[in-house]
Amino acid sequence: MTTMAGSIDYGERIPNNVDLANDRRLQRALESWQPKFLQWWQAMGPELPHRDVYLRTAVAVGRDGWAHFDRVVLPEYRWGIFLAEREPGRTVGFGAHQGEPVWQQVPGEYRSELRRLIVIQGDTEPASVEQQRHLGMTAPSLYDLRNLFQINVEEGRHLWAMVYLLHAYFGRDGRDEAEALLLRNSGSTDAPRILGAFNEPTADWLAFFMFTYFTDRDGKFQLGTLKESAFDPLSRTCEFMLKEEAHHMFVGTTGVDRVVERTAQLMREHDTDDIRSHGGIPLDIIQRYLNFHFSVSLDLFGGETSSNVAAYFTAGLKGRWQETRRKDDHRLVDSTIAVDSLVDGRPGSIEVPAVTGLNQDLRREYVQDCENGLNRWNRILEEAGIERRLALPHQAFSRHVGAFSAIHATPAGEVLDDAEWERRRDEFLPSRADLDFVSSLMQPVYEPGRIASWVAPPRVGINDHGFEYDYVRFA
Ligand code: BYC
Repeated sequence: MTTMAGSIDYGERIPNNVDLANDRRLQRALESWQPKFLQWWQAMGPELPHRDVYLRTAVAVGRDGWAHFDRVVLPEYRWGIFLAEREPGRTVGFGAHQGEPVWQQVPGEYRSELRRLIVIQGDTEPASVEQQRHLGMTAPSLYDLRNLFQINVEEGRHLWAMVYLLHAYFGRDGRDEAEALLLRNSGSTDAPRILGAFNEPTADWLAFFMFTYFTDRDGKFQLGTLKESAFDPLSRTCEFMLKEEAHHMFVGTTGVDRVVERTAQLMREHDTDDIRSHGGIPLDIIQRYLNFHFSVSLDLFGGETSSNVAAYFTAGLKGRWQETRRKDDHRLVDSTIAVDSLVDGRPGSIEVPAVTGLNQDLRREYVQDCENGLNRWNRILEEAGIERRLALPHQAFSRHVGAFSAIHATPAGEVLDDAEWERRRDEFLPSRADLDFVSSLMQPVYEPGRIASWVAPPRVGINDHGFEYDYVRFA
C-alpha cells in the first residue's frame, strides 16, 4: 500500500508516511523494536489507571491534517513515523557543503557524528516520560491530566522518530543504539540518561510547568538547529516534531501563568506574601523553582566553546537557529563571536572563532525567548497590583556545564566562595522545605470542572471544549 504525499497510513501496524510497507527489512526491524517500546511504556510510562483520554493524533503532516482529536486508551495510542514533506531541490544551507544538494543517505565520513546527535536527541524523549511518570497521581484537574498524557505520548513518538532514523540509516550500530535508548533510565545510577537535566526528578506540577517551559524550550532550539541539517531525513523529522513541541511549551507557559495568577489572587485576597496557609504557592518559591529549571536548562547547550559544535556546523550536520534568515556567509570561516568566560575569576566574556562558539549563539537565542515568559508573568503581577517581579537568574548562577561551572554565583551574578554558597543555597534554589510544601499541595482533583487550590483554571479548553469537559475518564 502506498501513501499519498503528507497523509499517514493508519492501516499499518506502525502508522507512517515513509512507505514502510515497501521496505520489508526496515519494517521487520521496527516491528521487532515495537514490543520492546511497549514494554518500556508499561514499565516507565504514566502509571495512573484510566479508561480513556481525549487526545490529539497526527493524521497527515500538512498544515491542518495533523490535529485529529479522539478518546484513546494510552497503550493503544498509534505511535508512528511522520516526516514533514520533502522540499524539492533543497540544498545545504551552511558550512563547507553549502549549495550542494542535501543528502538522502548518511555520508560515511559523518556517520558517527550524526549518530551521536540523533542518539542524544533520542535519549531526552523517553527520559522526560520517565521523569513525569508519577505526575498523573496528583494532577490539579482533568484538563491538566489530559495535557500531561498528550505530552507523554508525543515524547514517546519523538523517540520513534529518532529510532526510525537509527534503524533506517545506521545499520547494526543504529539498531544497537535504538535498544540502548530503552535501557538507560532517568536518574539511574548504573545507566543514567545522557544529559544532566533529564536525570533530575520532576517531582511536582510546579516543576512540570517549569520543565515544559524551560527544558522543552531547549528542545525547540535544538530541534530548530537539526531542522537545518544537510541530512534531509533528520531535517524533515525535526520539522514535524517542532509542530508537536509547540503544544508542550504552551502547557508550560500557561501553566506558570495560572500558578502566578492564583498566587497573585491569594496575595490580594489575604493581603500577605505568605499564602501557604491559604493553599497557594508564594512567589519566593516560584522564583526558586524558576532559578533551578532555567539554570539546569542552560547547561543543556554544552560548553561555550566546543570543537564538537564547530565540526557539526562545518560538516552541515547542525546549523544555527533560523540559519536561512541570518545575513552572513553561512560559513563563518573568519568571523568571531563573544562567549561567556571567567575573566579574573568573575563572569565576563571573550572573543573566539565563531564556529567554536555556536553553543553560546544558540543559548543566547534561547535566553531571549525565555524572557517572553517572564514578561507575561510579570504583567499578571502588575495587573493584580503586586509590586514584586520574577526574574531570570544570571547565567553564571548554579551551572554545571561550561565556563561558569567553576564558580558559585548568586542569581544576581555576584561570586560566592564555597562556604557562603552552602550557607545561602536555600535562598536561591528550592529547599527541602519548599519541595515538601509544594508536595503537600499536590492532591489530585479529578472531578470535571474542579481545580486544585494553588492554580487558576485555564481560559480555554482543548479543541473548543470547555474546562468542565471530562478530558480523562476512569474505569
Ligand atoms: N549533561 O563539546 P561540548 C528535548 C557533554 S531537549 C551532561 O560542550 P557539544 C526535550 C557532551 O556530550 C534537546 N553532559 O558539547 C526537552 C560532551 O561529551 P563527550 C535535546 C553534557 O557536544 C524536553 C562534553 O560534555 N537535543 O528535545 O558541543 C522533553 C563536552 O561538551 C551536557 C539535543 O541536545 C549536559 N547538559 O554540545 C523532551 C541535540 N552538555 O563527547 C525532549 C543534540 C554537554 O566529550 N545534541 N555534555 O563525551 C547536541 O547538539 C550536543 O551534543 C549538545 C552538547 C548541545 C548536547
